[in-house]
Amino acid sequence: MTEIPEDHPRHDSLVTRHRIEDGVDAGITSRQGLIAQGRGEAYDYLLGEETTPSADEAERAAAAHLLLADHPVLSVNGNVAALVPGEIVELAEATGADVEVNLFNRTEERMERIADYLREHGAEDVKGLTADGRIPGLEHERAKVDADGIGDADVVLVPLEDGDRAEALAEMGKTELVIDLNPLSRSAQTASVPIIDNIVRAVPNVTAHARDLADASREELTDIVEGFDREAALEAAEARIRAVGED
Ligand code: PTJ
Repeated sequence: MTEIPEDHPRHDSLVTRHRIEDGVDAGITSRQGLIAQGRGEAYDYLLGEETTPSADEAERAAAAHLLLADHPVLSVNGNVAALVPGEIVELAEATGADVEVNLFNRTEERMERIADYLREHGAEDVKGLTADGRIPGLEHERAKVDADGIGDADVVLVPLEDGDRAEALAEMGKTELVIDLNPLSRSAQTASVPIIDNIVRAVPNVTAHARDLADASREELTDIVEGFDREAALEAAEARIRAVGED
């Protein structure tokens, strides 16, 4: 990988791009993942490449949801694995969540490689390989889940994907926390908590909030969950994007 100087104005963005390239070379990320990354970068650029106050609030609400859940699960695809493998494991540890691999372009080889990669980053138990459950109403490979994983979850973190699984999970009555830089995407629009932020910033920040809230009472956590306004979060992100170039 070409060395990127620390003071390069787009340092973080370029490092992220290289991680996705490396993920493709390692057979973790799909080639479509490169396109997804490009879409994300465009929105991140418009959002100012920083966690906005509104995204930070969503990240705190997501942490509260994960801590309150009976069975939280973090869903991992090829982009998530390439970008934040260790950070996902840390979030799972901070919230008691399971980690499950779930792929759109599912092959057994990619499933195994991603599971191995997560284990190399400290994951003890990686779900998704058994695939003995199904999400009703979905025809493609993302419908395959572990019955004792996403199948049984009450709260699911769903980062970086298109919206039909998000809709189907919502129809199953599950609470969805979505990380997506596009506030207009179907998954963000469907989510109980839309986190409009780059996953490389969002996941560590949800973990930081979870650690901060570790001793909070259920009442305090419930107040955070109930005080979160999903419409306001979507509107704040869209307004920020539309305001680019106005000043
Ligand atoms: O690994 P697989 O086989 O499951 O395939 C995964 C991809 C990502 C290829 C698949 O889910 C896909 O094609 O996704 P889409 O439809 O391109 O949607 C990806 C969404 O994630 C878009 O709305 C992007 O704006 C957003 N996105 C991309 N990169 C980031 C991001 N959001 C947050 N952080 C990012 N780094």
